[in-house]
Amino acid sequence: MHREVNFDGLIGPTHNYAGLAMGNLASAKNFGAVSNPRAAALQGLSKMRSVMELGLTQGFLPPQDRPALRALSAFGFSGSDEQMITAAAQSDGALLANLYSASSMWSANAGTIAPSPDTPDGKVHFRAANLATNFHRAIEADTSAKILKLIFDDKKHFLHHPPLPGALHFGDEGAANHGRFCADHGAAGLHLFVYGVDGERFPARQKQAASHAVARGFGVKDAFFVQQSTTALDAGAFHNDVVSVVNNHVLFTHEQAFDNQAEAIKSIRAGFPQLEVIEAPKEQVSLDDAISSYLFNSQLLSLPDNSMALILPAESQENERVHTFLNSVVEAENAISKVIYKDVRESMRNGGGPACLRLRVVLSEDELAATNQNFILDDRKLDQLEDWVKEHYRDQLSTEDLADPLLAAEALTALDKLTGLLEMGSFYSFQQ
Ligand code: SUG
Repeated sequence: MHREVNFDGLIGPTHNYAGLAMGNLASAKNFGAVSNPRAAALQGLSKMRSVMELGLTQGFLPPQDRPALRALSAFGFSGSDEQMITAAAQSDGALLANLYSASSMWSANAGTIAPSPDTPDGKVHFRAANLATNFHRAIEADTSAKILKLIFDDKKHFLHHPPLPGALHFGDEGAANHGRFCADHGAAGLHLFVYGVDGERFPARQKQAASHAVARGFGVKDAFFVQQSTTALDAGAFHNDVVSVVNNHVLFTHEQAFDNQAEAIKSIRAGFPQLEVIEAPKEQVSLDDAISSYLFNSQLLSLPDNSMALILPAESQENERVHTFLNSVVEAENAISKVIYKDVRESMRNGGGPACLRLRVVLSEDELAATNQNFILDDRKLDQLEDWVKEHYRDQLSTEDLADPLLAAEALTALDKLTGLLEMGSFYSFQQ
């Protein structure tokens, strides 16, 4: 039996609003706002708890080490940590903000995965994403690869591909632009790769050549490539998972997610006849409503009784049109029978909803047993992580605070403690 395990990004202690993300309206709008890293991390853990309460297996990825002190020295700063941070704050605050971002929380961008029923060698394949479009995200790539190898270490079951080379030419943002259609998790899947072309307002982050390279490297037999609609991109859907989500045989989508959508759906159906499409018409839910409420950035989950539930951000309950649409989805005869609203507002203010916060990994029983169990949650570990957050995280962080070397010391102390808790050894570069 195969199951999907969601690996959420554990939200790091430097979560802040620095307006860094290209094409992401929430990030631009909240630039300079005061964040609450403690609430952010607790909201993330509460969402993980809700998924576990549905009877599902829940994993997590540790945060990356921020501030990225090693990058500061790569950019010519020298001296003690304190001296480098103070000098960077004075001469290049923007660089410092990039090196402080807790953006690895959005683990849907950590990489793309092909489960073992779909690969020629029967292994689970991983490709960490290069995240080339935004500097604060590009510096995640190597550590994302390292984290995935730490958790999925057994060479008998897991194969890791490095982030794609070629930077922007092969810009790859991971599973946020990928879906997998299948009869059930253990059946062979049809992979959906959604790429972008630059719009008038925003550049596309996921390049077509990157999607092809990822599919080629995995050796997946059935792959379908579709262009994201530039209307959606220019309206602020910087990743496809802002306007559609796939689970098993279901595509839950906005009417304007894909270029030439009717044709695209026809072609998917030709390769996967069981397809069920649940589509929001633009007259009922505009792209602006979809993007501000993030209703499609939901986790569409198969429950143990084979029904499906949507985990949605609270914002989609608060938008009347979206809420009405969601009620009609639950009432109608279709695969989705339940909706759960979660407060992940701290992440949402940076454009990250429930689906951004998790990386889906489909695993067989043997593959799950071969996974590093320190990163699979149970109630005890959840409690420990909550206590760790409460002990180490601030409840207020402004962009000015990033100049304070004390913040760096606090954040790295927290991560140092975490490596102990999770038996990670001296994992982070600041520990070496
Ligand atoms: O890359 N925001 C992230 C949000 C990623 C959402 N992920 C998915 N859709 N899967 C991004 O735009 C904001 C950081 C800041 O502005 O401080 C940021 O990086």
